[in-house]
Amino acid sequence: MNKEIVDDKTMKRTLTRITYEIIEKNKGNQNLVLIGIKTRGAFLAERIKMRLQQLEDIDVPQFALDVTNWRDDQQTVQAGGEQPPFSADQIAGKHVVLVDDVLYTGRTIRAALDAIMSVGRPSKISLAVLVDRGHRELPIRADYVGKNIPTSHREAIKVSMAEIDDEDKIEIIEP
Ligand code: 3GP
Ligand code: 5GP
Ligand code: MG
Repeated sequence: MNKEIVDDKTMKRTLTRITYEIIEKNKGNQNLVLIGIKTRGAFLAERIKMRLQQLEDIDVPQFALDVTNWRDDQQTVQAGGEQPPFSADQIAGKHVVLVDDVLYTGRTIRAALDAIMSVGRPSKISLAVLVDRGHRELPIRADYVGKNIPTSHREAIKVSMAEIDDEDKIEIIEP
C-alpha cells in the first residue's frame, strides 16, 4: 500500500527551505559547489542551483555523480560505472554540498565521499537530503534534511520527481 506523505507544493517549499538554510550557513556563498548523486539527487541539486540563482543571484557549479564504482557492495568495478565529471581544480578548496534523495544506511554517501576525495580536496563537504529514513550503518549524518521519516526496514520511501516521474511527491511503500 502506498501512502503519500509529501505533496508537490510541500516538496517545492521544502527545497526552498533547504536552499535558505544553505544560504544562511554560507555567508557570501562564494565557494559553493553542488554535487548531486544520480539519479534523483542530481535533479535535486539542479533545483537547488536554480533557487540559489533566483534568491541570491549566484551561479553555483553543479555536477551529477555516479557512485557505482565506489560502492562497498560491488566486488568488481561494474561495467557502466562513470568517472566523476569534475576536475581537481573544480572542487579543491571549495565547500561541496552533496545532495541525495534518501539517506538510509549511509553507504551511498560514504561511496560519494571516496569518489570526491579521489579527485581532489574540498575545504568542506556538507550533506543535504530530501528524506532521512533512519537505520544508519555508518557514522554519517545530514546537515540539511527535508523531512525525517522514520521507517521500518520493510518499508521503502518512493521519491517521485517531475523531471523523470510524472509529478513531485514522496510516498511510503508498505509491502
Ligand atoms: P535514485 O537513483 O533516483 O535515487 O537505486 C536505484 C533506485 O532505487 C534509486 O533511485 C532509489 O530511489 C530506489 N531505491 C529504493 N530503495 C532503495 C534502496 O534501499 N537502496 C537503493 N540503493 N536504492 C533504492
Ligand atoms: P544508503 O546508501 O544510505 O543505504 O541509501 C541511500 C541511497 O539509496 C539513496 O541514493 C537512495 O536513492 C537509495 N535508497 C535507500 N533507501 C531508499 C528508500 O527507501 N527509498 C528511495 N527512494 N531510495 C532509497
Ligand atoms: Mg538516490
